[in-house]
Amino acid sequence: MPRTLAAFLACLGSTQAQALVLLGDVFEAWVGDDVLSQPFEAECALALRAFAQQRPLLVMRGNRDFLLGPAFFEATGAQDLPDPCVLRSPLGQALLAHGDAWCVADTAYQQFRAQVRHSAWQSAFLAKPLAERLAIAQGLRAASQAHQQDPNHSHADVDLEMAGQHLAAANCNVLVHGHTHKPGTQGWGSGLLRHVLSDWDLDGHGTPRCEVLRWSQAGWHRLPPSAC
Ligand SMILES: [Mn+2]
Repeated sequence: MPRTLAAFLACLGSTQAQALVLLGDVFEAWVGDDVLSQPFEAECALALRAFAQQRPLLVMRGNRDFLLGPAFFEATGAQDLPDPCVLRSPLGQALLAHGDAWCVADTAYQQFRAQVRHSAWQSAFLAKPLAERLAIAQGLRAASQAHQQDPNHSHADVDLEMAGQHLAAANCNVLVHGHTHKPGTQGWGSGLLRHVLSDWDLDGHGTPRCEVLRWSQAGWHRLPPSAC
């Protein structure tokens, strides 16, 4: 995805943000930290490191890159964020999540998620040769794309009751997540607000999508990365 990568690298290099938080699925797939030997992943890691040497960079795992491991965080200097977690800043606090864990209506996905998050499954997977892991990831990606092209397919959404419980437990009223392919800002319940991040794709898979969510004293704003 060369145009998407170029936009990401330009954003990392030019943003005036005091910190950058990436809420998962930065990579289409991450089959183990030894992919840092591949040119694309190495280029991304180098750019992330250049940012992290100047300002805090915080990275959460998503459902595609859940195998980001210690060598990735070492190579980039990023801080490893648990999912969910509370972001505290002088502006206030917000609950951050990738989003997939709360899409509970998608029971088939939740079964898959439980399986691949299990340490025994991960050890067995990581023991396979890199080429085999890359082939498995490509197969899963192709199956997922075929599934999404099914006319009956709709992306699952976060269960708002569950999200509200997490917000209450964390003493937050703002939630930021991605994953659902339904970008936008929505109020619900008594004063709760969620900002759903857009995915990034400037390489011709549907309508071009590329958006940053900025939190500043002026509030929350969605911006094209060239303006961040
Ligand atoms: Mn996701």
